[in-house]
Amino acid sequence: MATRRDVLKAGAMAAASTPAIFGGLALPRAAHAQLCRLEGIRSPLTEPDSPPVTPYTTPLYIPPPMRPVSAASLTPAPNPNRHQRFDEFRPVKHYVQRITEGLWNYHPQLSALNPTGFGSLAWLWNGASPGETLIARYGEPLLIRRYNDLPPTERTQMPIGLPYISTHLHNSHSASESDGNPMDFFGPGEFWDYHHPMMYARNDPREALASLWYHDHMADFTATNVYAGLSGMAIFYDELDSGNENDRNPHALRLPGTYGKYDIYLILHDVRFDQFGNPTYNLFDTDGHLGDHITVNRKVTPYLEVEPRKYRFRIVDGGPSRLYELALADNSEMFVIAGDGNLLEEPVGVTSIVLGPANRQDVIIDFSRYRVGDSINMVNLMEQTNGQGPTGRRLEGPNRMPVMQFRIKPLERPDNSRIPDFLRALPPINLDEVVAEREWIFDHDMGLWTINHHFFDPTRVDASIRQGTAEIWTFRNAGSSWAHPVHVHFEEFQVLEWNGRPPTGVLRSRKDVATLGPNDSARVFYRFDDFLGRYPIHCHNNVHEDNAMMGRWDIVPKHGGDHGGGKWHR
Ligand SMILES: [Cu+2]
Repeated sequence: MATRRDVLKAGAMAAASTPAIFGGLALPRAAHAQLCRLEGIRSPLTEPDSPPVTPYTTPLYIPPPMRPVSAASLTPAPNPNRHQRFDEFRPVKHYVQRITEGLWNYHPQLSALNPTGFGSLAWLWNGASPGETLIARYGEPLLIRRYNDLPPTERTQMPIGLPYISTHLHNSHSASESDGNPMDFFGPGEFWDYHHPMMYARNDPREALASLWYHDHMADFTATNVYAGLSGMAIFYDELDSGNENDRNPHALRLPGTYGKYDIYLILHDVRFDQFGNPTYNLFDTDGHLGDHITVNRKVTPYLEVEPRKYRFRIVDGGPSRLYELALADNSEMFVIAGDGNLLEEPVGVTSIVLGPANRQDVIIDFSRYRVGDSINMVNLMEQTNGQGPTGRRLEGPNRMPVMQFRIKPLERPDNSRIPDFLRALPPINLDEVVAEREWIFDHDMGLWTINHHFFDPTRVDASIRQGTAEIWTFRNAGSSWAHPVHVHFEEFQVLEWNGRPPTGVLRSRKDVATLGPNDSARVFYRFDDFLGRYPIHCHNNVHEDNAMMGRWDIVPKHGGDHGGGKWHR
């Protein structure tokens, strides 16, 4: 298939030798790069504003948990030969998601603009976006069969996106063939089985993941497909983080729970809508895309009624390109308990949290300081005027962007949840295990985005890593005016140095996205184990990712040939 990337790449190659747009002049390479920069030929945002809506008038949507189906209902049965270690991790739960095109009520005032009157165009999982939340437990392997029931390309109503999909459960410890690799896409009428072993990395409970999300990862079309609606949330529980604030197990942390009541997942997407209330998107801006309405769980600036007690909010920046600094409008304190979905060793008290695309933070907010009938808004303080990254300025007063509103209602029952002093130990960093150091430089070339000066090529292996080894990686943002949220699949890293300094606060955690500001660098520690195969490293500004800012690394057998593929690949 000739993708848009191939076309763009061919154009870029041609320009490198014969820069036709400058009249065939043989301009030096550095001059080309300059012409493509923000301070060069790029223009600021020119897209029209969305139709206005009244904030805080639509309730927050809380996706229900995924419901298991019987194994016997899956025909044909899953093929064990397509999966690594399937017999070792036989699924005990099975789920089905059907991806369709339909309508979603982002906000009644937008739905009313649509000729149907029922909603905005959307791509949906089992009829909803976000999809149902995967609630999983360590030790209970599971399988999700996803059917692509989208219309064929020529019949889609959605003016953006491509109806070929690949679903990444960000950042589960799953084999390559179940990872949602951008090249493992499947088209209308096809399905794909995703096997999640629900094992801790290296069988070490200190490697537990808690707050994950699933989203489309189609090569070249991730930004548009996710924007169209293809995202949802996932929660992994274990003995420590059990999801039950009344748990009698003395090991349980008894954090606010249960899911959907006091443990609530919030996914943020900024969306721009056209005059018919449909999502709109400028395909020709490779810097990134900004929406002007903040949606939370695909509702525009919703409200949630809460009791005067503690809540756990798992907050994820669903992209495509916006960074957030989220605060309560009265600047009151929140406690961060997890970074990128993984419990910290100790809660960190903050008055705001910063998230780049795909970053997650779990915060506990104690509403007992408010009275019944009060309302408190969550706002975004980060100024951003184009898709490249924030301006570095803070939004003040009435310019703060509305995100959502909490309304205090009466307490139903006593709050037995806790904010423990100690949460979960980090796995040890043993530098004696390190066998290699690698540097990944994120830069810009000819209007596209590069890693180590390369555009994405799924056939090029940028790093072959021996299974069972550890490495030190350095991520470096070579840009002076843009942010790159760097994401690596499958394993989590621990920061050794951020801009040369040891990590403090929320950075002392296991992470999977390093959001690098201009000229930032992060030196991190990794271990690679448990499965073989290919995995991506990419910028999670989805527009950068789709415009070539992606690399491929493989885990290869510790002994033997340099091959990370195998029978499980097509
Ligand atoms: Cu980027």
